[in-house]
Amino acid sequence: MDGERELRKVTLCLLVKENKILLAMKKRGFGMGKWNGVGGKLKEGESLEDAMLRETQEEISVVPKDYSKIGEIKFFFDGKPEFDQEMHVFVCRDWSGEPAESEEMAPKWFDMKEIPFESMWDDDRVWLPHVLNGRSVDATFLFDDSQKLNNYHIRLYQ
Ligand code: 6OG
Repeated sequence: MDGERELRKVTLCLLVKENKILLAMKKRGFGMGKWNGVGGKLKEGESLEDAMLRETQEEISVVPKDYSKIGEIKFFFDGKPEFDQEMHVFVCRDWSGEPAESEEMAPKWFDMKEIPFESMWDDDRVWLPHVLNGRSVDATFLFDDSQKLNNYHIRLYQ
């Protein structure tokens, strides 16, 4: 042990078109019952981009075509280090296929002015509006043992 622990890497992909954002209801596992972008853990040897492409295809049957990485967000959970993770966020503006429901997620378009923050992870209120305004984000969020947001630090880029 060298004291340095690698955070588990996960991806998140947000489809956007005109004034709308695609969110998906998580039907099982971590974050069940919340609206979120689509994504998940990297498989062994997989790049961030490949994981994002695979997860988006698996979860909502869409293949991203025009996308860019716009954020890196670390999460730490009090008393639950096994939940800690590093999320790599992509915004996607063009894709092939129509978003469709899977066993894991049920997608839905939302007007950007009507994002259901009350049914999303607490951190989303902090960073998502900036990302939708075209900024990039580097942030760290600390959650308490009931998965409520305790503290955070955010840095925005043009
Ligand atoms: P699986 O464990 O099901 O992937 N995720 C979060 N997303 C937001 N917006 N806020 C959080 O605050 C999150 N924690 C995890 C990363 C979990 C999916 O949920 C995202 C993945 O896309 C704590 O494989």
